[in-house]
Amino acid sequence: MSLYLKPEHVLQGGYCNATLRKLQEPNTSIQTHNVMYPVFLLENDDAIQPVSSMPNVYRYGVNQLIPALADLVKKGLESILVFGIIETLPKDANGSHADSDSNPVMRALPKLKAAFPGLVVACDVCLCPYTSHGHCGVLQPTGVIDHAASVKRIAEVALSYAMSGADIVAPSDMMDNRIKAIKEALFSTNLGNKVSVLSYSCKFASSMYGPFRETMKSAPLAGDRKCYQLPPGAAGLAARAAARDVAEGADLLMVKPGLPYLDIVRQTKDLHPHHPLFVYQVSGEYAMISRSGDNNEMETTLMEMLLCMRRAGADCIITYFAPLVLDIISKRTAH
Ligand code: PB1
Repeated sequence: MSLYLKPEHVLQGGYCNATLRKLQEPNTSIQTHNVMYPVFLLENDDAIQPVSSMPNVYRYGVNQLIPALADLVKKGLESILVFGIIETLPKDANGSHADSDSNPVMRALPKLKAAFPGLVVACDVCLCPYTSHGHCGVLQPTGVIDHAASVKRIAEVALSYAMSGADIVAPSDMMDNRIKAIKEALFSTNLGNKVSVLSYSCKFASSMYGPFRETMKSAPLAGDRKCYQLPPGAAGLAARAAARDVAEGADLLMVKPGLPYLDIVRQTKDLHPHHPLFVYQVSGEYAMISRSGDNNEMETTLMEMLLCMRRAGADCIITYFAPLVLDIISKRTAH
């Protein structure tokens, strides 16, 4: 049997050393600006509470968050995504405390910006942590989403966070047309040129949000979010949602969850190459990876997953592993 070997079929010469392998993996490096750290902010400024389902993740009062962030900023942390949690403030049908003066995010923003002027502070904008029914929007008496009221309320909350110092507002509610409403609110208050809108443009009705919902106490009391989060199989809707948000003025796009939706990451990047694309490695992904082996095995698995997200087109990865990734980046840089 003749050996079917032609010189042009030998590829191994192209990646036979570390330098060539780096050249074969363009746009996959993980640097500090490629990572955004989601943080949970409590009403009680001095509290710190571990999240049982997410090892090494905590819920912080602002007086505990600032020292925790100080260590991470020294290691190169460049951006955070803040989620407010209320426990004594009442939840109601319109999410009134989403942007009240008592809201922990509203109170913490000036302190965070004063403590870390160079840190990019994004705020998640949604009603579910603040509504008595647990949905991401306002409901009609029949229990279905009231689209107009939801968009109006989401834009109000986004503007409140922007006026309190947020660098990025990130509406995770998935209501149609909220991007247009938020951009108009920022424009009319002369904030459109200093506050970015990060749209959760391609966010799917995933089963991987459980640890987050438990931590935030933000699960819907009745029904589910399938009428406003995208069906997991709907690549076409994801393309249409991203196109709509781009047309409405989104500055930054997102795909969420991450690993199971890398085809959507690639699709979104190919369709919108000039918009920075964020990928959210959600709480369920975090929980899975955290249990994937001993620390070394877990770190290797984690970095491979982040590399795959970057290869698929992610420019920034929102990950609860951010503190660990910063340490890994430091170790890699030191060698
Ligand atoms: O890590 C996570 O699971 C993120 C969950 C995510 C936060 N933006 C949303 C998912 C959900 O509970 O439906 C919260 C919705 N506003």
